[in-house]
Amino acid sequence: MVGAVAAVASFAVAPAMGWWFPHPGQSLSPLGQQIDDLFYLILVITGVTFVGVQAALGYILWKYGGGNREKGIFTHGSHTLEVVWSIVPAGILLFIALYQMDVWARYRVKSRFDPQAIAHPIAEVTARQFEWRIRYPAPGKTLQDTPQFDDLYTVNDLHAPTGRPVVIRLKSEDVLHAFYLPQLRVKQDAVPGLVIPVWFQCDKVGEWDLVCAELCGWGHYKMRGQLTAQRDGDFQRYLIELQQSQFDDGVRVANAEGKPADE
Ligand SMILES: [Cu+2]
Repeated sequence: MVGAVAAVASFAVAPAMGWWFPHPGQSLSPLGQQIDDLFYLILVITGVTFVGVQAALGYILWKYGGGNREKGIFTHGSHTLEVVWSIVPAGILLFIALYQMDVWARYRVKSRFDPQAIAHPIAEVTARQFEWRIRYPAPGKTLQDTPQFDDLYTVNDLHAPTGRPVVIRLKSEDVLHAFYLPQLRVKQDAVPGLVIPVWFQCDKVGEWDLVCAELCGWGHYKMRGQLTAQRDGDFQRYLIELQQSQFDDGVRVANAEGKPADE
């Protein structure tokens, strides 16, 4: 009884304590919120079932427990009862399967992606042992399938604008990895040989986890990057700064100091 009560109490307080989902307790993306709602639905179904089973068990123990000297009845079971407890869970599973279809489609079916976002992926993210390599198109350009001379590169720090859906193209250079943004409830395997578009929307400016969720070798633990979510203007400024630092030949600095570049 103590175990059952403690379990129910922990269901009830878990969301408020942040024990249930990666911090913050609520997803930072609208789709993540819908995914959380599916988890809550399942928690309610399993919670009610758990409480019902424990209550029935407690009742039986109390009713037929010690001191009862009656002889037990031998039975082969009840056909009706078995049909009921097969059909009810099957019905519940069917309901969950149908109920989650729309969320799954929004999450994974390419034709449901935001057309603007899929036409202009913000970056290509390549997982490799043991880091995330990120390739952005030059500011104002569209990401091409093959690397371009003016592409911009970073490692382990994916920047993305907030408040609108964005797409990244996910690749793997060696083994299976998984692109995981826990606060956004986004998880997608990176598969060698495939280019997988992944969309997400982050509604909150900040630095969020980007981790590998597939044991990919001895250095798996090192694949800890971050998603830097920033306002659109800041994101564009970031790309321009990245471009300046990547293509800097020192001439600009020399000119700023008033000396001819060739001296
Ligand atoms: Cu990995």
